[in-house]
Formats: sequence, C-alpha cells, structure tokens
Amino acid sequence: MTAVVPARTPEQEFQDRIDADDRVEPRDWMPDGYRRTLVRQIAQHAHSEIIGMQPEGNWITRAPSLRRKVILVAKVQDEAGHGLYLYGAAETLGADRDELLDMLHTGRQKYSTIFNYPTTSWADVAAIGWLVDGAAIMNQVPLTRCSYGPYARAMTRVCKEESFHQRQGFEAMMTLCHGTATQKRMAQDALDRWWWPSLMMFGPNDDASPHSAQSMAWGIKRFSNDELRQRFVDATVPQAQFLGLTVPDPDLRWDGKHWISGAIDWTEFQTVMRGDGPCNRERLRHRVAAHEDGAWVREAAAAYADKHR
Ligand code: FAQ
Repeated sequence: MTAVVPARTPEQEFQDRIDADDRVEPRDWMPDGYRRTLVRQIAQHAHSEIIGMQPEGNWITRAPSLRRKVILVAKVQDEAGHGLYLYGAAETLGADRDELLDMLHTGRQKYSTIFNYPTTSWADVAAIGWLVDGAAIMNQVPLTRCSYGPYARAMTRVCKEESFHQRQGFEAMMTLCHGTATQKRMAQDALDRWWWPSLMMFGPNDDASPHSAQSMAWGIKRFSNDELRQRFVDATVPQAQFLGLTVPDPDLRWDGKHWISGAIDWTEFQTVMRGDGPCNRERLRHRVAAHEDGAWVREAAAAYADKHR
C-alpha cells in the first residue's frame, strides 16, 4: 500500500522556498502577512531615508570648507536616492507611493527615532556619518540577503553608498579629534549625544520585539536586533578609542570576547517613537511643507507623462 502524502499548503510551499534560500519576486505568490510585513518595513525604511536628510541638510550652508560642503551635499542627495529606491521596492508589492507618504505625513507610519535629535554643531554631522551610517550599514548589509528580491537588490546599492558616508564621517571626526582643544570637545560632545540614540536604531531588545521571530522565519531579517546592536558596539568602541574619545557609558566593559554595554533607556526610545522627541514635530512640519512646495514638480511630471503617452 502506498502512503498518502498530505498536500502541502501554499504557505508551506512558500516556507520551503524561503528555507531553501530561494528569492521571492513581485509576481510570485506570497502570504498576505509576508507582503504586509515587507511593506511596513520598507516604507518605514524609505521614510527614514528622506526624513534623515534634514538633520545634516541643516548644515549644508554652514559646512566649514568647500570640500566638506561638496561631500555633505552628495551624501544628503544619496539619502534622497535611497528613499526613491525603497518607495520603488514598496510599489512592487502593490503599495501606492502617495498613500505611503500620506501615512508618514499624518504620523500613521513610523520612521527611525534617530532623526528626531537636533544637530547643534558641525561635529554632529561627523558623528552622524560615523555612528548613524555605521549603524545603518550593520543593519542593512544582512538585508542584501533578504528573501524579497527587489528589497535585497536595493540594499546592495544603498550599502555601497552608506559605506562612503560612514568613512567620510569617521574622517571628519578624526580631523576634529586632531584639531584644537575646542574641536576635540565638540567631537566628544557629539559622541555623548549620539551614542545612545544610535544603539536605539537597532530596535527594542529581542524579547520586546514583536516582529522579529516571524521576520526571521521569513528570511526578511537575518539577525536579531540585539545581535546587530552587539556587532555595532564591538566594531565602534575600538574606533572611539582610536579617536581618543570616551564612550558615554560608565558600565561599558570588555568580557574577553565582546564589549558589553550598560542598560539602554527604553523610556526615551518609546517617548521619541511616540512622537514626543526633541525634533519630531519640526521634522514632520518640514517634510509636509517640502511636499506641498514640490506639488508643481509632480504636476509638471504628470502633465509631461500624459503628453508623451
Ligand atoms: N525607530 O519588532 P520590532 C538610515 C518600531 S536608515 C522607530 O523590532 P522590526 C540611513 C518597529 O518599526 C534607518 N521605530 O520591528 C541614513 C515596530 O513598529 P510597528 C532606518 C522603531 O521591524 C543614515 C516596533 O518598533 N533603517 O539610517 C525603531 O522587526 C544617515 C517593534 O520593533 C531601517 O529602517 C526605531 N529605531 O525591526 C539616512 C532598516 N526600532 O511597525 C540619513 C530596515 C523599532 O510595529 C542619514 N528596518 N521600531 O509600528 C529594520 O531593519 C527593522 O524594521 C528594525 C525594526 C530593525 C528597525
């Protein structure tokens, strides 16, 4: 007698493909939850890139030299480009770009907490490149192996550009640290203010991260929030030491294998995520105004597209 093999459900077949490291492409069948999770993450990521233009954009007119200004303009433009690749990736899942932007503008979709802190000195621009882009790379390199093809391919290009951003930030930090005593103090002050928010970029601890387990099973996330945060701390503490700066964590210790951080202030993270951080309102106001000011560009592009259809 031949054994009856129960038919596999589409969900099981999909999971088999993921487990075999197969890439999912836009026209392939996928569970609704997989699609929703990707749209949520990719949209938040896209929003972070375009809101992330503001803290550094604030310093373009005050960059200390022509060379620094050229680098900064290129970097901020790159972030706009990253937003566009990501909105494009979300569209391949059936999302509507105007709706996503509306969700951002009305506070119904999140963007990274890190961009709600002010940039009060030039050293903050250096610290963002070094720490924020450094954290972004640590989080995004594994996303180049994400199971969803268009997101993975967008990340490959984004990571190349982020790596230039991180290097220019570290180099600017190095210049400040080898400069006058005032410049060194500016660099330390920037590290003091950006260190903890950078660690928060990786998201809540694993035991408080509602999406991680499913996202890892679906091959969207390849490592947990805490694993990536630990990699970032291990990579960055020696860089701070090389710069002659002190990481603002009195509990930081070496356990023979890793740099172990003190406790993160998750109340601050929740406050900023809720919309009550130092710059949340200003960032959204500025974004909405930029969108409204750009209406004529969208209208002109639509009219041109109509004429050449
Ligand atoms: N800020 O269950 P999890 C950049 C939310 S790009 C705000 O762990 P998940 C480039 C999370 O969305 C920076 N919200 O969620 C640049 C969820 O909310 P929901 C952005 C956060 O998705 C550099 C809830 O908490 N990068 O920096 C944050 O599995 C310089 C529960 O959390 C990306 O978006 C946060 N920090 O893991 C630009 C990378 N953390 O949806 C300009 C892609 C968590 O339930 C200048 N995204 N939340 O309402 C990811 O890898 C993931 O989405 C995580 C969160 C790891 C961020």
